Amino acid sequence: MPVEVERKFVCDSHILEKLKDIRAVCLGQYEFKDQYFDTEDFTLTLKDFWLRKREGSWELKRPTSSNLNTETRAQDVCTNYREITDVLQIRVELMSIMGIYAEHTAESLQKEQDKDVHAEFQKWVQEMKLECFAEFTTMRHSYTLEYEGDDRRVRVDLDQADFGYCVGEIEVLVSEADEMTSAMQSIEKTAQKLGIGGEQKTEGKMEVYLKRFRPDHYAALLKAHVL
Ligand code: V4E
Repeated sequence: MPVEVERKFVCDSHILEKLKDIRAVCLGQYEFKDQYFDTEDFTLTLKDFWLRKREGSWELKRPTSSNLNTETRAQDVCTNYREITDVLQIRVELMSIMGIYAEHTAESLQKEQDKDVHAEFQKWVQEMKLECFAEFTTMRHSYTLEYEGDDRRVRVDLDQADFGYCVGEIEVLVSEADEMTSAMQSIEKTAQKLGIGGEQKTEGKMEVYLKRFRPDHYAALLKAHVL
């Protein structure tokens, strides 16, 4: 289960030039549709759990329980989430956060694995009354960067959402929570090279979407300090 450490930034008109200057390699562009799901009373998102279906594949982003002892500026502007793509694991995580306990025997788990897990998960989502609360399409341009003496890759995504919002993301994937500090250092180094400043977090697509189209949901998340 990788941990995604990222920093969002506002794209200015010089970003492509700057990416070229620092020898970022373009990985290409692609379009994808995201649908986000939650209960009517926001059980998941109030706990900072983000269940989405991206182009037909289920993904869950959940907070990590990291305790970082660093005092870098990156810590204030970076986020880190664990990304889970195995539907059986997603269900375990969601049941736990929703306070649903099920007894599993070795036999029942084997049966579960023999089924069409994706169809079963879709059915379970409906039974749990998890409804789509946000749906938008993103056009993404991706770039990658490598630093000498560092085998970690930094990825820069430039996203344009179909509801009229553009945002950039500098992202590093790590497998262990203890790699987080050096991931944030790589992100900060990239931000400096791209001339990205600012002490405050940049709004993501979801924040802007909720503010515009789901103000009640947005207000509840602000009140709970999730956003
Ligand atoms: C984690 C999260 C949300 C889910 C969407 O995450 P995000 O990284 O914004 O989406 P995207 O399309 O860039 O996904 P990727 O392709 O990188 O996996 S929506 C809100 N959050 C929490 C959150 C937060 N509190 N603050 C910031 C700056 N970002 C996200």
